[in-house]
Amino acid sequence: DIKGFVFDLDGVITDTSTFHSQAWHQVADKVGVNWDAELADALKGISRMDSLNLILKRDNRENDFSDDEKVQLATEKNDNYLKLVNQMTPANILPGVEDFLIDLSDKGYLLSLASASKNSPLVLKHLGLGHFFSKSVDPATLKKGKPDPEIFRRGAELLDLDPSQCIGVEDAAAGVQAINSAGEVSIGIGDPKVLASADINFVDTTKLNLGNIAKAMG
Ligand code: B16
Ligand code: MG
Repeated sequence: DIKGFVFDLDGVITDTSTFHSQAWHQVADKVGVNWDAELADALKGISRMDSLNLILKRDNRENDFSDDEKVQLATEKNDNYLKLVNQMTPANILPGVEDFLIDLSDKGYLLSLASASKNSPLVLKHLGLGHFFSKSVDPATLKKGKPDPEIFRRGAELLDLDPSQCIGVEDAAAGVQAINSAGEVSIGIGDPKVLASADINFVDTTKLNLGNIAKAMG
């Protein structure tokens, strides 16, 4: 029986994935790496430093920068990102998500957050959703990022549940992979081609509700 839900943040609860992309795009332009939608997709769910390395690798530039310079570039991206985050309001909650969270907590499901983002507490605060996620995995304590299952296993642990009792919700291919390897039921939000390994797929958050999940699980 499903007793808990482990949520990704960026791209599931809110549309910060476009903010992450904008912020990285500026850094990519600065170092002269080509930017395209495919690269933007590949960065979803990937930690800050791993994202930078992926961007530099694109044009075989990963050895052109010292560790200090890389930290500086990542800090610059985060400054760009925070400017966008600080303009966020509850209007940035993706459609249907708040109703879904209310329904889940009314029905007694346990909730936790499995976001790779160190900025997730700030984002949740701007959205006014902090109270739903008193349990959230601290990404700074992870040995490995998504697609490693660690973050989703920890999300279940925080709820005192076995992964098999949890549904994980993700927008990124790396995240869906992490949920599957953790042994949870995976819901992928977005393009079914990108999220082909998800147990359940919804094209967007308007379809994310208990009725549709029950139907999909048969
Ligand atoms: P930060 P999620 C991820 O969050 C984003 O999808 C990814 O693009 C970002 O690089 C990562 O968080 C780290 O974020 O730089 O704020 O620590 O999708 O796992 O909620
Ligand atoms: Mg995400």
